[in-house]
Amino acid sequence: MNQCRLRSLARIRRSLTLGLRGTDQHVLARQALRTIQTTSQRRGVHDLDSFANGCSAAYIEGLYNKWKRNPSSVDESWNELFSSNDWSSPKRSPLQVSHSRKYRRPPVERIAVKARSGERTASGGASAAPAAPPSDWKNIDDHHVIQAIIRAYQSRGHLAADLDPLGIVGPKKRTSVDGTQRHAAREVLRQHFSYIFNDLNTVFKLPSSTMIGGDQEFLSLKEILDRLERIYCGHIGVEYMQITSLTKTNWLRDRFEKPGGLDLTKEEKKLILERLTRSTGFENFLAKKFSSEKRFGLEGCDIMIPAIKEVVDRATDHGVESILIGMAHRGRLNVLANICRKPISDILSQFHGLQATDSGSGDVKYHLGVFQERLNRQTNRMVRITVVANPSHLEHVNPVLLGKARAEMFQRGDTCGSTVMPIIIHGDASFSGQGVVYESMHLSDLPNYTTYGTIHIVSNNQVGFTTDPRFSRSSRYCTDVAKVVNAPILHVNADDPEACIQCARIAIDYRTRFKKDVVIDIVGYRRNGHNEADEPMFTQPLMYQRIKKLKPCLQLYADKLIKEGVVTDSEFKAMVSSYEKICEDAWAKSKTIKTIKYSSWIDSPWPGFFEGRDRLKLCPTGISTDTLKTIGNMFSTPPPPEHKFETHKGILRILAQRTQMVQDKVADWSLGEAFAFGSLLKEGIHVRLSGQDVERGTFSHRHHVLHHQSEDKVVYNSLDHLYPDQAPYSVSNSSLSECAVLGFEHGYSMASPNALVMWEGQFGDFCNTAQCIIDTFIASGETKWVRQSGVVMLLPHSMEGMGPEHSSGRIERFLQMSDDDPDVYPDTCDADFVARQLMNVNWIVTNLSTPANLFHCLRRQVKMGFRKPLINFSPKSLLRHPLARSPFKDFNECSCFQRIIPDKGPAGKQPDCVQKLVFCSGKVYYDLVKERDDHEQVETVALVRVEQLCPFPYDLISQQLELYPKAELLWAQEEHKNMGAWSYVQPRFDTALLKNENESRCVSYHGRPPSASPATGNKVQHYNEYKALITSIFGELTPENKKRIEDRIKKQQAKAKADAQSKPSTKPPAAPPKGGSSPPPAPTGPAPRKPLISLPSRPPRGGKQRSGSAPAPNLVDEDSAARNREPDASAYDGASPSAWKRSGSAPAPSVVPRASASRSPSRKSPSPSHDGISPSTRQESLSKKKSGSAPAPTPTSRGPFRTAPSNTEFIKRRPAKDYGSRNETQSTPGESELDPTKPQP
Ligand SMILES: Cc1ncc(C[n+]2csc(CCOP(=O)(O)OP(=O)(O)O)c2C)c(N)n1
Repeated sequence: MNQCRLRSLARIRRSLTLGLRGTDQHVLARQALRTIQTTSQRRGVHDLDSFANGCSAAYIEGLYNKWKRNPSSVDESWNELFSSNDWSSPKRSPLQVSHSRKYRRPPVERIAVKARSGERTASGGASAAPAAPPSDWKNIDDHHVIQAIIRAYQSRGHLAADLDPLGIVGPKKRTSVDGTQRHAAREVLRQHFSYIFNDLNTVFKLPSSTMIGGDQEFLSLKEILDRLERIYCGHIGVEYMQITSLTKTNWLRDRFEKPGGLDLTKEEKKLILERLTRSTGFENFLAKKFSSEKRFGLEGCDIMIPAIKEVVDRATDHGVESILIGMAHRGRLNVLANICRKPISDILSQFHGLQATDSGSGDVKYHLGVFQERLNRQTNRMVRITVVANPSHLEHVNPVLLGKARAEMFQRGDTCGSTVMPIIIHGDASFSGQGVVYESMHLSDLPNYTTYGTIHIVSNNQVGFTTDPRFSRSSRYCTDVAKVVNAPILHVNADDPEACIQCARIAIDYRTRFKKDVVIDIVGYRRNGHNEADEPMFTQPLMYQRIKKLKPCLQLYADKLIKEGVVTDSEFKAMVSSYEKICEDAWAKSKTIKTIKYSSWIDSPWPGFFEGRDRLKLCPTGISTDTLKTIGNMFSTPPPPEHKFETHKGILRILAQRTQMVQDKVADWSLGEAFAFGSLLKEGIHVRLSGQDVERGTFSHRHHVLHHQSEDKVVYNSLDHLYPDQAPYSVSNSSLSECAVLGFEHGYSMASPNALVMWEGQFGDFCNTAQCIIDTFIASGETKWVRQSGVVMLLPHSMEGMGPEHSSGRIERFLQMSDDDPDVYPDTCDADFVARQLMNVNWIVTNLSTPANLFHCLRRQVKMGFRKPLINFSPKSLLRHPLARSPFKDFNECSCFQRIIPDKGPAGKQPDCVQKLVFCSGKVYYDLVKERDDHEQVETVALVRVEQLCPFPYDLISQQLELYPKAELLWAQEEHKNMGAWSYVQPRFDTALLKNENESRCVSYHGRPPSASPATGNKVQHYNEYKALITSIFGELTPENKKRIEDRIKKQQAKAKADAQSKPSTKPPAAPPKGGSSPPPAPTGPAPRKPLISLPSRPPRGGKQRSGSAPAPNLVDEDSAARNREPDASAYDGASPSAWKRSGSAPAPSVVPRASASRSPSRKSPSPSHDGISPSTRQESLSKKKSGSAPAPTPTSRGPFRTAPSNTEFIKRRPAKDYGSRNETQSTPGESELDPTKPQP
């Protein structure tokens, strides 16, 4: 016995003596002990070449013959065996078995007694020698092997199960332990398969690890093997032994093994046949009527419909009221017709190629969403079924569906998934191939993302388009990904309808019982090509030769039931023709349909939200100073002292700074954000923020969740305790996924308009791993599916010398996908202009520069009369920038969101003196402010911030252009020329300029040159690029400028030194310097890779040629004065912009003067739009399309809000598992939490 085994034995013995008797662990330990003992005993015998060693028949035959010649020539054990069992009888061979039914009691107890009594061997050691007579050893081994065989079937029986209707992948019969031919061959029984039992009819006591006996404790070997074979190697292959929870494995074992547990009544069988008739009949009907149309039929997996129906029925019976289905193309129309009961005529009308009466792009028929509420006749309960609209991108609907389900649960106050249930239907190739499946699976058990179990159904047709599994995955099963969450996986042969229904039944019961994911893998085939027009013989000739010979499942099952006498042939024929008639009638009705409406295919209707609402009315977003103070005070106060919450000292310092800000009536970024969240919560709007590390904030600025410094899971979130009747606030660190988590939040936002749902990227750069969600759902979801979403993406973005993947949220991509026309100046800029512009665009893109604007922008998201995704590029260094602060008055009732922020300084006051009007967006503004100051050009250069890039604020831009008639026009950006907002704003500036007939100016570009990489990782290069940008706008610093700057720096350094000496202990954490831009020092490095260029914009399309040609590339010299002055970017570690190391002390917070609220100018003579389509036309059609929504959930506007929090609710204990208890075997308390028989938390 090796050291490892000895250690396990010792461990198990210890656990047995620790008084765990009667518990699961005790049973487990005993089983493990037995297994180990058996193995070791057998090993010992093996060394003596004994009978217990698995060996071949030929070998035993040889031994037997040897023994017959001379009994002492073989090992004593063989001698015993051959003599005691009368092997010498001429009629018997060692492989034959006797048929006497004799039971031999397992001798374990006797051995145990002997061992306990401390019998010693001759050597004086503990008794290790056989304590039982030699014949008992055989008996012991028999029992152990039986146990091992049972275990082998349980864990590996699926490998020999008969799952494939095509018989391509399937078990071959081999000689089993009892000498008969069985499916369970080497793969299942491995080392046991050739073990020799003397008597097939010997009766064994069944171990507690199996329920195959039902009420019987004893079964003959033959019966044991027969039952195991039937249960585990029939048409169901169940993978569940990987589950580490004994409760769950026992539950599943009980369901599968108990005799009669899988039997169905006559009525149930008849119902399956009826449903299968519908499923098959629907596809047959479509095939007949639209033979050349793509419909992605289900033929070969037709049983999927009755299986889903079984899940729906049983779930409804268990109390589920809302079922959400996510699925791709295959069988989707069938699901709509036979699961949702969408009128078949409506479905057929999609084949007629009709004109839509509402606007939008529409989508192909097998992507459309459906929302149906109906009475489930089987259970007589109402059920709401939603099939979420999905793009072609396989599996990407999964997280969206999960988010939607989670939000519905939240709205209903359902904290354990008892009323809402998600079902996801997968294809076999996509289930194993798409990474989003894995990402979504990992959300399944996270406290703020769980949907308390999803039913996954794989319509496994054993081919993906033209690729068969041998070439499309490395795992044995397409479902192996589900093992990461310990989900049971039920593989089932699609041609055995009863087995499929049983699996569906067990799956839904499992979900109800444990609130965990479960997978049903329906292994069938695809009768046609990928779509109905495809020729499958090109690529799968042998497979399709077999398929052609196969009878459809419906026919096979009907034959079976007729044979069993469950139905008669004529009854079956009547079933078929009755459904055909239903389809024919629907067909006739569909021909009367002349138009279609996209809005009747909506999956997330919000009728209560739109009714009676003036969509063009933008409600004010400002709030009272009192509210600001309440939120500010709460946000800056540590947990109440009575809770003895141990707060980190650094956090206390941050809170103290917040308190100071509230006293000074000024807000930094995190306070501005908190004002937005807190005020919405006060108004009953649920706020949810999710993403990687959002609780603290990637840049350590947010700190919404405070952690007790000496107790695990004890946290405090002040924003969740602002007001007694506030809406719940959910801020949650997510798994390290962008695609699934963004999809989830998008889905969450779809469920209700009365919530502010935000996803924050760690850095904006990483959002491209969620590109599919961005492209197919967020950018185009409303256009394709008439479905609105107000989801907010917060994407940290700015060039701070942090390298190519920590700099850019890719503004250009979002802007390029914006659907506002660059060439059309709005025909009217009336009072509704702002709202109409917002309503008509596919999403809003902002790059904000003040906390107040962030506050208004976030609040506007829920104040609009419609919902629109918001893509906001968030700052990094601005989070702590002393200039990036807003006074309280910028948040109050007379303030509002500023789409642009004009220059309010000397330049703005004397526009005629301004020589350069610089438009910019985001953080670069603060760089420009500082440099303008250093260059002493505050009167001649005006800086205008474009805060809302999309929709483009034409009206305000025009005002600015008119205000500075003599100024040269510049666009300044820190991004490379092929990135950032330039390619978006350039044509729009042109369009705005063209509006004025007397205008001859154009806007020139000032920024980094084009590049393949979003940013350099070299600090010197970063600095040089920065300098080039600045120089191209302001020119070189004069000697006087440099002298002034040097003097200022010296002064600052001296002051900092004095401050540090006078009060070292009270020094606040380092704050970035005034104008804290990112350029690093050491401009002694190489020159920029590409020179910065300053070019005039291209002439407007269709407009007159502008004067001025492109100046020569402008190479920039190093500036030694600036080198001394600039911060060290290396001090910025990415996690904390506060880590800026400066030679000077942090300047006192300064306040950005509030610019006046923007107003839509009233245009007297609006010019016609360039293409003749007025925005109002689109608006009208949009209003029409949005008004015709189907009935829907009408969640209370305030959701399941709690009443006033009691003091004890202030500190929360998180529902996450304890450290060290991730292993489910140890976490039985976690299971009991979800045990419906026990009180729910
Ligand atoms: C992300 C993505 N990649 C590729 C495709 C193209 N495509 C459409 S269906 C299909 C095969 C899917 O196979 P499977 O998941 O087994 O489903 P089936 O069509 O066989 O039911 C492919 C590759 C797609 N739609 N989405």
